Amino acid sequence: MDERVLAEVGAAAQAVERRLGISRREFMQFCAATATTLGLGASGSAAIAQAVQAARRPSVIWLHYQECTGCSESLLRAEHPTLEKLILDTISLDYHETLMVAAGHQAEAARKTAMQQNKGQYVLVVEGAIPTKDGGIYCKVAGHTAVDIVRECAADAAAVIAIGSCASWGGMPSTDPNPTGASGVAQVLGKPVVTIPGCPPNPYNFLATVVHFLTFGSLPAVDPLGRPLFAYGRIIHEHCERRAHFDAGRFAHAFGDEGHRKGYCLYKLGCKGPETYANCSTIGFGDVGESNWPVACGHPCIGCVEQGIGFTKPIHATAQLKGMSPPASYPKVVEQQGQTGFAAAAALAAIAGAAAGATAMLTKNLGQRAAQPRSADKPAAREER
Ligand code: FSX
Ligand code: SF4
Ligand code: F3S
Repeated sequence: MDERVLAEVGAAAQAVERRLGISRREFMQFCAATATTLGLGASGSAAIAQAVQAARRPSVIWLHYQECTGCSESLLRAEHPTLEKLILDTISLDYHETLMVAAGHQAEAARKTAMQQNKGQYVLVVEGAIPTKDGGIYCKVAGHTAVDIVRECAADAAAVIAIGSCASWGGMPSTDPNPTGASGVAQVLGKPVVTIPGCPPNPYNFLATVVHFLTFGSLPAVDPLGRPLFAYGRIIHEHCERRAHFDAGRFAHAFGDEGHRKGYCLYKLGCKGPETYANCSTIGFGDVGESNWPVACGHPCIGCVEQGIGFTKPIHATAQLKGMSPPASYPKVVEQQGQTGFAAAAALAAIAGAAAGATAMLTKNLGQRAAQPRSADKPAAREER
């Protein structure tokens, strides 16, 4: 970064420091974290800092339908004191049914005003599935069906974002037999929209998408399902902290068993990480003292982001392994405790060089970790990152 950019970024940080009462350091950390989430480098972080400070906050109209409000909760109940402040400072939340003070006619007037004053420029965020059966009568606000309101609001929006699995593809309310015809936003509008699935979704993915819009004037690249590639381009299993246990054949077989307490792989408890595309394993969320995610808490991934898996496949059915197969044989149980059996020792002895040494050390370290008593909610591998 050259000196001029550094000075501009410094001025941006100072302005935000005054406005939000957060430290310059926290603001810069936010910009760096967002740039990292988006897969951008240091220059991306600087561009974000400038854009967040300088840009006119985009008007956001946030609609709620069939859901639990977990998406909003996940955004606003973050432990980091800065996250919700930054969200509310980065966007102008002009209509949000569960957060706004206004009610009834006042609330409807706020929505209409925001739409008129920001015609063609506002961002429409939809949370929750939209019931389409029987003329959409299963969800009405101010006498209008959710279908009609979404179509009305989307008509003049600069961008439409479906947040959560419900709005992305129907989510939990669309579970068979789907009595209300719960559908995603794209289905209702008949055109693709950006989707941030997850139940609830990772708030950093939403924030990074909005910041991308703010910084570059466009939405990030998406896959055919409308999911930003920076967040949903890789399978969870590829970067899971328990992956070494999967590869070594160390599994939890029941909740609370020895393997579960030691932080072994949750595949046999039904973890859908091997068939689910998301960045949960790399960008933690659901702050409980530190960034976290379901598998780190000791629960198998249920594939909540993935249509056809989350709320469809039984939670404890084993996942389909995409693009990989498990090892043909596994070490015996005694070898899992850090001891080397005859067969493994013979195999190791046959391997020469630094690579073999590194592998042996990794195996040994995992064994030692596994041998220590641990609580079920703190997997061994997480501490080794
Ligand atoms: Fe809940 Fe949102 Fe799940 Fe759905 O998140 S956390 S039911 S995805 O729409 O509020
Ligand atoms: Fe893969 Fe799940 Fe095991 Fe992690 S816990 S390695 S995502 S199967
Ligand atoms: Fe959902 Fe699995 Fe991530 S349950 S939050 S996709 S780890």
